Amino acid sequence: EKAKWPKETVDLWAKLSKKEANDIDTIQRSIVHHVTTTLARAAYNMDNFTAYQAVALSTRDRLISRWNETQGQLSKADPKRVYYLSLEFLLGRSMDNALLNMGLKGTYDKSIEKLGFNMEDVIESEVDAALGNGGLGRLAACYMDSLATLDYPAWGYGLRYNYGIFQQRIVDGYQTEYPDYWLNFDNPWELPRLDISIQIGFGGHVQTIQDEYGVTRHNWVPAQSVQAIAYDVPIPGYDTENCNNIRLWRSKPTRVFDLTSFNEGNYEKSVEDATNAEKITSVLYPNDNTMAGKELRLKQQYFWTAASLHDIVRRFKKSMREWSDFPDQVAIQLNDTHPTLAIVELQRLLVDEEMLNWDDAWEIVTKTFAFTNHTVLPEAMEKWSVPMFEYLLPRHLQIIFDINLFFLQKVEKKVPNDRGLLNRMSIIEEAQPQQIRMAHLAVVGSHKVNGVAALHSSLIKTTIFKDFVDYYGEEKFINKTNGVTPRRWLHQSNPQLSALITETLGSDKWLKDLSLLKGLAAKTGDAAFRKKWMAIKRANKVRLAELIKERCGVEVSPDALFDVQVKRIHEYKRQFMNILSVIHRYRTIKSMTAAQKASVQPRVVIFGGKAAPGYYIAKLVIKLINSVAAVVNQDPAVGDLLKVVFIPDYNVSVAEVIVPASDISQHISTAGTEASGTSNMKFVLNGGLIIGTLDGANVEILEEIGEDNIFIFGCMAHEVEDLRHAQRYRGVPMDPALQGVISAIEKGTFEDPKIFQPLISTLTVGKDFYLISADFASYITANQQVDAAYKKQDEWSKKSILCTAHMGKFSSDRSVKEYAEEIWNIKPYSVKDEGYM
Ligand code: GL2
Repeated sequence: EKAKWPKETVDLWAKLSKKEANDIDTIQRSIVHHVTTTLARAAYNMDNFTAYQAVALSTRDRLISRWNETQGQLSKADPKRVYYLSLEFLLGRSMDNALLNMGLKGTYDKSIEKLGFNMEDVIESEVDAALGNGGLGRLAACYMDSLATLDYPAWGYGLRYNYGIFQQRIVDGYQTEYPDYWLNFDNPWELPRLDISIQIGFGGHVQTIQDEYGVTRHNWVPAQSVQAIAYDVPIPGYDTENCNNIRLWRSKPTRVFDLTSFNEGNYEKSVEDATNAEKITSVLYPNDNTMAGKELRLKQQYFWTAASLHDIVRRFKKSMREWSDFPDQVAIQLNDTHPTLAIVELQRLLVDEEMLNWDDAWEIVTKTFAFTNHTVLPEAMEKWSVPMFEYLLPRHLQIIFDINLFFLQKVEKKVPNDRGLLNRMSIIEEAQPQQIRMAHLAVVGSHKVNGVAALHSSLIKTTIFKDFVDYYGEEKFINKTNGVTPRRWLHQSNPQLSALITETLGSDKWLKDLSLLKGLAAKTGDAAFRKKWMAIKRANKVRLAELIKERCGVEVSPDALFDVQVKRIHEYKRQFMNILSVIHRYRTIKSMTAAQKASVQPRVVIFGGKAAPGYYIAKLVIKLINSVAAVVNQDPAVGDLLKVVFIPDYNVSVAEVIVPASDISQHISTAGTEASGTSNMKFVLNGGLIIGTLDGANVEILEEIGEDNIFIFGCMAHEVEDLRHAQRYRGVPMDPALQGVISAIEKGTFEDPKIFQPLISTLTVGKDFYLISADFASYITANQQVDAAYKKQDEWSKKSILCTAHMGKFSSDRSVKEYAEEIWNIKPYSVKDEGYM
């Protein structure tokens, strides 16, 4: 079209699409412009929320022009891209992050200050984008930040849920859930692409036909169809022009298909169908590390993977390359088994629609996909019942059976006559009804499989994927230790510490090369530096104490040791063990004389986290924490020596306040159960020490920071099975201290003990699956070591500095670079600032 324009028109467009300047005056004008036009408000009736909206819209303008430039230049250059398929992107707030990454924070601060607003207050008006449950979803968000920052050509693909993770309120000590309708006031951080719409089919039947060459072809005729509409979320890199994209799909009824219901005169039915179509992307499933097996969840997974693949294939086809080039242009990372259907969908597109032969198609597929495993918990392994699957996706089921048949034939060839082996490795589990094992399908359809921390990656090779390692060889199974973005998790959430680090290291280069933090180690001998370091920690604790006062109504002293356990509530994470040890501490203090009390280290024990709505035991743990808090916090015999709080509705923005304020945080899962953990990295990065088991990434954190700077306790992963066995069959008695704590609960020290009976039952000898009794004594000892160490504040401050100094490895930049070089084979592409919007 452009070619038809006269030169003046082309020149006019070029002149007018020059980027706006980023000086204070221009920015103020853009803010006021949005207030008075986009928001239709007058300056005199503006509140913080309106100010937020206007600043967000002004920021968004700048974000979009970077996004356009990046996507435009990438379309032209067409380098190999990675597509990160994740059902969860736990982004949190965007404004502060976008301003910092684009280098505009200072200017915006000043701009709005002169307009009568304070940036810190304005930021508080933004709601979190909480499209994830916990670590897995937040990891995806950190990876997107690093991919953009390192200039990697990358897109995320996910779902645009109308409801994110539920809001948690505490009523009478119990968790209650409320829907998180986060789109209530519109979302300035997305670009609706109503022009990008894809038809997704469900159900129906498969036609088998002979084509003109006598080859059997399969043609899926779906019974229903829904539309996928794209919403793009720009992800700006830090200190670069590059701005990547997360494309989130929203389901809408189709306008072409379901006319049949109208024709039959069944209007109500057709409206119901339309409503059901919208439901697909309505709500994020609130389970973390557990599989619910709901039909709607399977529909979500297919809807999302099919829309994403259609989009990826369409982009590839524009380049007019050969199909065999597909894996040289496209890498697809499966974030857990949730997107495994993408493997099947690509095989279907290539064979049924693009008419490739099976083997050529399968080679393309397996070269394209790689799979990240995030857990070994059996309850989290995704399985879909064959009858349900067949009803929704009949052609995909056939393809899965074929993939399985050809795979097992190869196994048989390599290891003849081992039916046990075939049974174990099969993608189909022979249960009643049969089940599809998504993890097996993901392994078979990928060229690389990775775990998320060294211990976890080695565990999966000896447990869930052992047979596959024997069959494929070691090279296919690798480790990619998780990481976190230092931009959000230090620079943004702990601005004072960030400034001190920059001042000390003489530049802010560490924000893009976290290994430079090691330069801080030399400063442990500098008393003035230590004083500054600890003053910042204290200021962060004051801020957290204010949040605690506001949300829990409890006054806590910022001079006490702040002890934090914030994460999803799960038996394997052992919040139960933590609160039991708090009861032990409470009883110990109660039994002390005044003179003894004088030497007790005051402690504030802070809990936070959501339990899956259907997870009864986890919800009881929350109730117990709140019951203990109610008693302890009121007890004059304890006073400030011990306070217990449960901060409701833990989310990313609350974490940004909690993480910088912790002295010690708890990462105490039964060894071998927490694949990695990522908050452990965030706490240590912010100079918080950790108490933990030899589990997940704790092991590597210990390696980096040294055993003097971490409190390790409990059994090791390789001991777990023996301990369970001894407990079950040799009746190892319960730990005596633990017995005392349980008796106190049973005597009614904390509300009606009947309430907690189901929880206490989980500790019955022989049933204590998570080994709370076995680890209890060493846990108490480790906590005493924490108290003693904290009393020596000078020594503690050195440990704190060394923690931060040695966290270089845990930047998500390092993780992403390893994925890019060892799995995706992609290279950075730096966008040039051509000065256009
Ligand atoms: C998890 C693991 O439990 C957690 O240890 C890990 O850090 C993250 C990210 O790799 O993945 N697995 C999982 O299913 N969820 C996690 O958070 N939900």
